[in-house]
Amino acid sequence: MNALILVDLQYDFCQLGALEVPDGNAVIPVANALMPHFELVLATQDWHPANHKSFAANHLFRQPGQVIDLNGLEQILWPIHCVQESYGAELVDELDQTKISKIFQKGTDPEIDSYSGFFDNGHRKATGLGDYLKEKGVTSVFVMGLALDYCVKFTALDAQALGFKTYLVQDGCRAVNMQETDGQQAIEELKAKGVTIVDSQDVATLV
Ligand code: VGL
Ligand code: ZN
Repeated sequence: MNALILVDLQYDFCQLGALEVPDGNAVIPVANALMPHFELVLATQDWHPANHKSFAANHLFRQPGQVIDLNGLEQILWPIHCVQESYGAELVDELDQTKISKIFQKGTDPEIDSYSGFFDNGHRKATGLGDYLKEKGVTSVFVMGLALDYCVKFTALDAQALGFKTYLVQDGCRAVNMQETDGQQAIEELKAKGVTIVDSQDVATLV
């Protein structure tokens, strides 16, 4: 069985959002076109409390983009984004949410960030997505969404490490690109770890 995982298709990562991913909105039609090909569609949602320590604003004399040590892990500081119950944290309305079976929220612990939809950045706590996929008999997962160089990358890496045959739908992703090659580098890293890179137009022949 195949599952589609839609990563963080939230207003704050789209146009005029708090952590805008360039051209992020362009992936919504790709998600809508892919969903009918899957028996199971899951979504992840970045879902931070207001006091989350990944926010630069929650540290004295810090700016977004700076890197700190957060409880022993390297943490990039971000603008305030995806605060629980805020408009920016909602999945975008243009996304056909009727096809999404379950939403997995992440980044809820203020002391640790969670880029992957499976585990926090320290691999300490699971979100339940991995067990859910296994219970449903999923063997292959297709991953797309925002942002390619953070949450999509780590979600796909964890999926692959958990033993799922993992595909990255390249045109369904956009990168933050703090360094202009970050998106391309993410693709190379994923390939090196055994993730298969595909285009959305090829998905129908693979499922
Ligand atoms: C993300 C940075 C901080 C993402 C989430 O969804 O890629 N990036 N929080
Ligand atoms: Zn976040």
